Amino acid sequence: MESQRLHAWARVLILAAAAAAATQCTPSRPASRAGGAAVQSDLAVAAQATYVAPGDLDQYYMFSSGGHSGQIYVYGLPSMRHLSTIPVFTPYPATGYGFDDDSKKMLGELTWGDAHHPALSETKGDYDGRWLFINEMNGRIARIDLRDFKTKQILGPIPNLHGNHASSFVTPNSEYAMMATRFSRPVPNRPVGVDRYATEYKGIIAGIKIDPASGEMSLAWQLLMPPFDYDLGDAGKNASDGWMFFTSYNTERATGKLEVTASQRDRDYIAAVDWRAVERAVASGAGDMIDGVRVIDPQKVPGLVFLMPCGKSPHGVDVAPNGNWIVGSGKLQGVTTVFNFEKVQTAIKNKDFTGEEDGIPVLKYESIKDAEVPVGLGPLHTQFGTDDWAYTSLFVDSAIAKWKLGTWEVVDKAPMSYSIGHLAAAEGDTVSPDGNYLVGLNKLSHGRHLSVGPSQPESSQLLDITEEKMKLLYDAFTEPEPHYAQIIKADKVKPIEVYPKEENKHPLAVWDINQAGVTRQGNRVTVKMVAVRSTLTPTDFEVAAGDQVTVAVTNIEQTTDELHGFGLLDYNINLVIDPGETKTVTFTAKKSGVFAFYCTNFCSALHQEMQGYMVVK
Ligand code: K7E
Ligand code: CUA
Repeated sequence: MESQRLHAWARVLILAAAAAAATQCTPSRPASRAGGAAVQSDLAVAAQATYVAPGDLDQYYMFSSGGHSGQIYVYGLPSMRHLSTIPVFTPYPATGYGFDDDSKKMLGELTWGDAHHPALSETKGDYDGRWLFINEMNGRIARIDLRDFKTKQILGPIPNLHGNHASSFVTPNSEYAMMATRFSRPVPNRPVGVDRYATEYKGIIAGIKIDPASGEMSLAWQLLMPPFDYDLGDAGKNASDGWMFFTSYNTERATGKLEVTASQRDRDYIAAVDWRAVERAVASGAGDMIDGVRVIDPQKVPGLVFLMPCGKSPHGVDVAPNGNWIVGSGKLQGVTTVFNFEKVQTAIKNKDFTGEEDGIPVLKYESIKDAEVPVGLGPLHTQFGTDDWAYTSLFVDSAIAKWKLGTWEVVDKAPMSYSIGHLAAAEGDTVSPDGNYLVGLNKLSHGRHLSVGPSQPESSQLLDITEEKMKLLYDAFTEPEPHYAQIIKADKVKPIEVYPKEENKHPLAVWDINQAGVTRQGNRVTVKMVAVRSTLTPTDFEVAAGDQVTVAVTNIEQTTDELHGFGLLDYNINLVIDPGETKTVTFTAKKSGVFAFYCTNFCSALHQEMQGYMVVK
C-alpha cells in the first residue's frame, strides 16, 4: 500500500516536472504547489490535443523501425495508436508472412533482421507516399509498397558489405537507397587476423538503385572505404542534391575494447560522397569486379569522396531542408557541428586539405564549419521543423534541444523520459517539414508504464512543436526496439482496400468454386482452393504420403476486411489471404493420416464452420 502511494506520488512529480519543463527553459524544474492548477490545465490541453474521437482519423502515419524484431510498426498521430505491424525481416503468423511460398523465399535462410532506418520514397525531396525502404544489419534492404502495406522485396545480403547500419537513406527523387558498413572486414571476405585490421579490413558504401516505375531495387555500385565504422547517413537535397553524407567512428582503426580504443581522436569523419560522380565513373568502366559487384577504389578515381572532420564519435548526420547545412552530432561532445555545403565545395575546389586517409582527402575543418551549436550532452540526431527550427536529441542529457539554423541559438529544451535516441518530426526529412509534431523515440522508459517485468515497455513521447516552447503531449508504448521513424501526412498515402479481381494474374488463381480441385502430375499435387464466406473449396482432398503438394488459395471476396486464413494442423502451415489475393504453400506430405485445415481469420457468423480435411494415404 505504502509503495503504491509512493508510486502514485512519483508519477505526479514526473508529470508535473514534464509539464513545468514545457513552460520553463530549464529542464526538470519541479513544479511548485502554486503551479498545480496550471499543470492540471496543461494536462487537459495535452489530452485534448491527442484525442482522436471515435470515428475520426489521425492526421499522420508514423512508420517506426522495430529494431531486431525485424518489423515496422505503423502509428497514427496525434493519437499515437499502434495501427498495424508490417512484417519485413521476420515471420509474422498474424498475416501469414513467412509461411507462404513467396514470402518464405524472400526471407531466405534468415529468420531475423535488425532493422534501423525506414526511409519513405521521395519526389523532388518530398515524401510521395509510394514506398517505404528499411535496412537491416545482415546486409539487406527491403521495400514495402504503401499501396497495400506489404513487403515486396528484400535485397541481399549483398556481398562485401558487413553490418548494414548506415542505411536506407533515400535520395530526393528516390534514385538510390544507400548502404554502408558498420563492421569492416576483408574485401573480398577471407580469414585475415584481426591484428591486420587497420590495413587489410575495408568499409564499403553501396548505392542501391531504385527503379522509378516499379521500385525494384538492385545493387548498382560499391565504394571501397577505409576501415571505419560507418554509422548514419543522409542524402543531400536542394543545394547539396547529388551528394550523400555518412558519419563514421573508429577512425582510429582500432580493435578490441572500442569504447576505449575508438575514442582516442577528438575528431572522426563525415564522408561526403558525390554519387553523380560515382555514376559517371561507373559508366566509364572504372572499378573492379569483386564478388560480382563493381567496386571503385576512391584512391584510383579521385573526386568521388571527401572526408569532413566532425567532433568526436559522431552518430547522426542530417541535412537541413535547404540542403546547405549539414548537421553532424558528435555523441561524445556537448556540441553539434553545422557544416556549410558551399564552403565544402570551395574547400574541394581550392584543395583546402589537411591530410588524407587511404588516398581520400580530408577537408580543413575550420574552412567548412559554420557553427558549433552548444545543444547539450550526447547529441545524436537532428530533425527539422518550419522556419529554420532544428531539434537535436540528447542521449546523455535525456532531452531535446530546440535551436535555430543560421543564428545557432538554443532556445528551448524538453526533458525526455528517458534517454532519447532518434527523434522524428512530421515530414521531417523532406525539403519542407511540417512542424506540428515531434516524437522522441526513447531507449528507456523505467516507470513510465505499468510494470510488465524486467523487460520494461519502451516509450515514445509526442511533442507539440507549433509554439515557442515544445510541449509534451503523450507517452506511448512503442514496440521494441525503437530506432528511427518517419512521419508522413496521412493524405499522401493511398492504400487499396481489396486486390481488384482483374489485377490477379496468379497462374493458380481460381475465381469459381467449380474450377477448384486437385490435379496430379506424377507425385506433384496441386490443390486449387477457393476461399469465400464460409467455405474452403474443396472441403477435403487426398494425397499420398511423400507427394509434393502445392495448395493455392484464392480469396475471391471483393469486400473490405474479408480476409480468410488457411491453417493446416501439424504441418506448420498458416496462410492469410486478403480479398482478391492468391497465395501458395508447397510442402511434402511426410506424415500420413488425417489433418484438419481451417480458416484462421474470423470472417462471418459461420467462420467456425470454415474447415476441411487433408487425407494423406
Ligand atoms: Cu539510428 Cu538507434 Cu541504429 Cu541512433 S541508431 S539512436
Ligand atoms: Cu474465413 Cu473465417
